[in-house]
Amino acid sequence: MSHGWGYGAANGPDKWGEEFPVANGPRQSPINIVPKEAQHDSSLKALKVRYDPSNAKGILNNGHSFQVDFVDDTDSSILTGGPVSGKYRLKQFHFHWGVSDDCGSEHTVNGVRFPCELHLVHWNTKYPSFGEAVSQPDGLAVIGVFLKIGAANPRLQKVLDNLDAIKTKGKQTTFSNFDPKTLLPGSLDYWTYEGSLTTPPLLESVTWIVLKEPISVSSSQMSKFRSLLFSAEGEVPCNMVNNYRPPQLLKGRQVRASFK
Ligand code: 1SD
Ligand code: ZN
Repeated sequence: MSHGWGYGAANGPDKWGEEFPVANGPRQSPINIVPKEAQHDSSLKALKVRYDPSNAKGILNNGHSFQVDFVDDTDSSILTGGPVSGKYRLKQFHFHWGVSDDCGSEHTVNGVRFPCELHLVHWNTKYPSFGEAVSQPDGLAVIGVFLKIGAANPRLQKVLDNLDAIKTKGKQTTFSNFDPKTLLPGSLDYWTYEGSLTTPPLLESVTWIVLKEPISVSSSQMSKFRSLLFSAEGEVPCNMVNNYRPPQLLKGRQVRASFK
């Protein structure tokens, strides 16, 4: 792989396995979700999230996406219930998107791709830190939310308003007083399965919780995502687009649904 992973022809998802052999492992993400093959599991609990808006601390262009980071030194922003046991603390949220509105999500539903997918990353507090949890089979729980073209989304706009300040790789700025719960859809019905990080190192540590109901985004809001750059200041500009991994093999895994 040419100096560092990315989403280009020379360093994109097809090449990640050269440096990260787990790319071909038994529980890779994302996947195509086939609702008719998902098994309703009445033992699955309702998903509960409680976030403290004062925990939002910053927003960063990490060269692959942008992420909103949270203070995670107490249990004040947590996920409980759903398919997991115990408490999982919110670490950050970020997005994946396409070059145009016909692609961009990582998970697909019956082969259908959405223009964007939001990931809220949480770590299991049975481990001492995110860094230790990330390599454990039950270390992380990520909520995935599809974005679908429709009305402009005013909650999302609060995030997008900061993108001009973090146009290039490595730039960051403060971002405070934001409740990511405002980004979630009305229904918390979900599909769940055992998977992985969708970016290198592709660790097989994620309980995926993919919400059934999308949230809305306008086409012009989608254009704002695409104004970010993969490149650093002073480098040849390269628009941040198509930063998604395509669906991986299910390899016998069961997808469960919290709803009928
Ligand atoms: O792409 C993110 C990556 O930025 C990082 O947040 C990682 C967790 O360390 O998670 C992946 S993902 O699987 O949430 N896409
Ligand atoms: Zn992600």
